[in-house]
Amino acid sequence: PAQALAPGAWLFPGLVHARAPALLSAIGEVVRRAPLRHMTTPGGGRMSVGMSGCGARVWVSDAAGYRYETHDPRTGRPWPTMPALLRDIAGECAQKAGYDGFVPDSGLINRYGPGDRMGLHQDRDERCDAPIVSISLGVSAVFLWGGVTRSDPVRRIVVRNGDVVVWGGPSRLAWHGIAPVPQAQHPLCGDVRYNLTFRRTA
Ligand code: MD3
Ligand code: FE
Repeated sequence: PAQALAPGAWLFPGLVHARAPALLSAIGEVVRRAPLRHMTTPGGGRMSVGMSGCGARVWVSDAAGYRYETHDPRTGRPWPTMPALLRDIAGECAQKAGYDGFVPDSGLINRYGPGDRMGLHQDRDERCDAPIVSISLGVSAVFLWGGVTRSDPVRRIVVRNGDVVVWGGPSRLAWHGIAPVPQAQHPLCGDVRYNLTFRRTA
């Protein structure tokens, strides 16, 4: 059953649990061609999360700032095509939340090892107000959710292997992050958590 987190935001516990192995092999296919890397923030910091992606545009960060790029800056090649399995699952998840016709042009892959985290931020680099579909795989984590105003209290929501969250409408610009991922083991992923986020960027 879906849980309404806030207007426009839905948590579907275990929705893609049965397809976790297939999702992980699609991730493997993408990162073979566009290896995970630690991006640099404009301020000079190194992100603890390993990132890669697929589709027409993928989010990148470096000294010049945050933006979507059509080519992998590491290889100079276009990002890998989004595997049909990923595109189709993302569309199906969006539909369950009431967003029909969602066709992502960007699939971001985030890899968290023990202790890795993502600070509170807003996703505002997309030139489009389509929803975002987020799929959690592997080790459980605590999703931090600060609401639409920076000073809103932060809620903590546990996200487990196979959980899906869809964020749209009034929740699209909510502040959010991931608390340090605990040292734990998952049968499919060892000590790693993966997050897939599907977006329309243009
Ligand atoms: C709520 N990733 O890649 S996904 C990110 O688990 C990011 O790796 C986190 O935040 C992760 O930008 C959280 C869930 C998520 C993604 C986008 C959102 C929640 C969101 C946009 C608006 C509100
Ligand atoms: Fe985000």
